[in-house]
Amino acid sequence: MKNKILVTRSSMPSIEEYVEEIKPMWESHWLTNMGVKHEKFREMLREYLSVDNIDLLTNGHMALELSIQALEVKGEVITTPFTFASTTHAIVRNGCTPVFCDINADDYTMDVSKIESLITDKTSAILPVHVYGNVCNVEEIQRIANKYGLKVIYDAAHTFGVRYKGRSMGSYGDVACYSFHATKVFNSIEGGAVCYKDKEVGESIARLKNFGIRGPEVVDGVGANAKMNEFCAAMGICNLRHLDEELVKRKRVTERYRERLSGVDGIQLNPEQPDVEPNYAYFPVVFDEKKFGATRNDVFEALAAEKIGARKYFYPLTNTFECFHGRYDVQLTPVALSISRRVLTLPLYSDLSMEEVDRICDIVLSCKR
Ligand code: T4K
Repeated sequence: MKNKILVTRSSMPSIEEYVEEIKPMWESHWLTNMGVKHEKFREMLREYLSVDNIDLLTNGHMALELSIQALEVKGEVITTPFTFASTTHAIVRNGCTPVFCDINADDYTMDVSKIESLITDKTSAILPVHVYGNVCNVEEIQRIANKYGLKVIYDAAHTFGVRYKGRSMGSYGDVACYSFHATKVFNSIEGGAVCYKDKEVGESIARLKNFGIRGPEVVDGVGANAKMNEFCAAMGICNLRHLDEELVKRKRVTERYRERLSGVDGIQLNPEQPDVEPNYAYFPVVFDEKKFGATRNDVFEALAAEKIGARKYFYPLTNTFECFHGRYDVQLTPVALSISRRVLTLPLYSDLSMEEVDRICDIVLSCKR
């Protein structure tokens, strides 16, 4: 009986290491609300990411939602539909209108040549996604933002460990939002962070994550509860100690996939971008049915029949979600539509063995006609 293989598997420290980290809580009884672990984790992240300002949140989604609120973004936000639900929902839940920009066919990030034509007098921000850890054209996005006086909010959920021109992705844009969800390269069980430039924005996020409370008797913002608790912070602290080893292992898995699948007619692999230190977060494969002889769905089903859980990240596009009742015209993002119908992300995590990668590749290649 062959093992079930899921798209990812959470990285965890040894139980002893985690217990050691959480033990002091049985003395202090301090479990949440910006405790000792929260502050320690925040300092470790500040150093690892080489950023001046960072705050911790319950998850990557609240990082996005509260960033939009703290930056006082209103009206239209130019964004991508080729992403997880969170990105678009964070915009809509702030009462803003997402305006969808198409993506590049090679790295799946926002096609910057299309941004300016989408700007109106209602536009107040650009919210791009470094999807799969692929770095957006940050220089051009910033140039456009400066020209039109727009804020830039990066959804950096996939980029923990990625550096571009030597800088972490937390250092680009007005804010950059990380996710430390269990399924990410680096996790704190659930968790997220916002890196920000403007201290006032940071103060606002700090209040908004704690119900908008400014002081014991002053509540001057309509906030949420998005505080990272001490158990999550402790998990983040432990996992951060092992991140470098994790990345080495992920690199090995990625290289094996590349060896097996590059050069196959009808299969497009994720690009290796110049000036980027990658984090090997995902292994997306885009199929061209005419050349490969089988569709993405054929391959998905062939893998599923062998208990291999590849995922259609990101299908459907967010601008086609039922909750939006046909409000957006998907024909305006044709490249995103085409990629979302043809992409499959193959299993990738640090402990995936070479034999398992080979088994997955054998099944993928057996679909070729
Ligand atoms: N922006 C972007 C671009 C994002 O991709 C995300 C999240 C966000 C923002 C929001 O960040 P967070 O608020 O989540 O911090 C998963 C994750 O839940 C989600 O965090 C992630 N993106 C998205 C791409 O993937 P699902 O619904 O696919 O997860 P699920 O439960 O099917 O898990 C996938 C696989 O992971 C499982 O088959 C096995 C493994 N797994 C899962 C869990 C929950 C584990 O090994 N351990 C676990 O605890 O959404």
